Amino acid sequence: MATDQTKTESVTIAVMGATGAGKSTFINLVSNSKLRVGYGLESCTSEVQVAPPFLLNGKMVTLVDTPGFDDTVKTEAEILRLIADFLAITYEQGRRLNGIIFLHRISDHRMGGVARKNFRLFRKLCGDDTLKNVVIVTNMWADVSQEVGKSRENELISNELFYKSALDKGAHIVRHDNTVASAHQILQEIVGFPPEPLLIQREMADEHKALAQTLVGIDLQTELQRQAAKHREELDGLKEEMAELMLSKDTKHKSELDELVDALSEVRGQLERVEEESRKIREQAESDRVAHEEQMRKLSNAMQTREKELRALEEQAQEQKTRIEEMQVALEAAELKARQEELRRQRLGDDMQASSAVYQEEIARLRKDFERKLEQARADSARVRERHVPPSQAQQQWSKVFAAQRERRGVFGAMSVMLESFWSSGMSR
Ligand SMILES: Nc1nc2c(ncn2[C@@H]2O[C@H](COP(=O)(O)OP(=O)(O)OP(=O)(O)O)[C@@H](O)[C@H]2O)c(=O)[nH]1
Ligand SMILES: [Mg+2]
Repeated sequence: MATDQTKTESVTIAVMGATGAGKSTFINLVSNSKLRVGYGLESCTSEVQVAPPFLLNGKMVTLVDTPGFDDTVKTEAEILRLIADFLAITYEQGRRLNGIIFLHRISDHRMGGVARKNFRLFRKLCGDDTLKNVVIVTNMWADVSQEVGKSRENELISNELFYKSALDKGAHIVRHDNTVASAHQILQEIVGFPPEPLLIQREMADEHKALAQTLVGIDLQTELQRQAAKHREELDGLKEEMAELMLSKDTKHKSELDELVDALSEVRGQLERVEEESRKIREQAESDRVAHEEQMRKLSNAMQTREKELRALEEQAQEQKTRIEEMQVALEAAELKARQEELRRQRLGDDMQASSAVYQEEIARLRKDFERKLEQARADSARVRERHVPPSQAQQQWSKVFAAQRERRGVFGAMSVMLESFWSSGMSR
């Protein structure tokens, strides 16, 4: 089992940027996930999405895909609500962001009002203290010449209207060439960042502020109020013009009047939308908030479940590895023992061969000695028979030899008994 010390560290990185900046593409590239990528003009990702975690540098990395503030369907207020709620709830559940990637297409000809507003909202969401964990990633380099790309990059870095002030306060800027290697390089830097709460997380989770009271919420409301005031002014102007035309009763102004009516209804529509958005941020209907929080909580729980699954798989793999290692050790020990046993047998065999040669030699020597003495005994016996003389000294000696040999066990003892009887019979004849 993996212990707490060996537990893989979790790293969470949010990917933000304008709609169509390539956020989902970047995440798919590194996490091998299949988040939907947009190919049309409409925004694609309109919810916060969590990619399946993957391992990088021994850390479990989870990337969070977000919709752009300039979504083609949802309003800025709705997008802000989605992102803010997700960040606040995950923060409450103890998950910290290690870094935030802000994607920027280097192929964009202009960094116009929408792009600038996007980044302004992003900065107010993060707060200045977290800028050191922000990495501005420029992509789509293949769509421009190096020269043009480089000059745009310089402008982005050095112009106060664009990224200069964020970079001065600790944000980083890097290039991405749409390869896995370059995405890994970017992430490898971020996984080393110590996690830092974003301003919106501190405001909503720690200080229990409503979104409308947060810095980014206030900014958005101010912006909406400015837009509403502008629309109201336009509306007043149009109304005045209309009144004048209607007073003139001149029929040749009929088409102008029609155009004015159209313009009036369009501006009125815009004003209503802006006011509705503004009202939503202010009111933050309780039922909406509860439903929304529930949705975000589910998302956050899904994140934890996926992480647990990965961790369990990792632990299983670790256990199997340990088991295999133990088996290998046992196998090596058994092999060593078998080799030692083989060696011992070989040595024993050599010893036995050596002692058997010694025995053979001894037997041959004894046999030779015996045959010599037997020969001599026969000769003595013949001599005795011829002369009828009492047993010679040799015969007496032989009797002693036989007596000694009788004491010996095994083949020599038996042979001695036989020879003595043979000898005695020879003597008595
Ligand atoms: N040339 C090039 N095209 C890219 C790159 N990254 C993304 N794209 C293309 O840009 C388009 C938009 O990509 P997405 O990944 O859907 O962008 P997104 O930021 O997730 O967009 P939303 O979900 O709408 O916010 C797709 O057609 C991608 O194929 C890149 O690095 N180079
Ligand atoms: Mg997307």
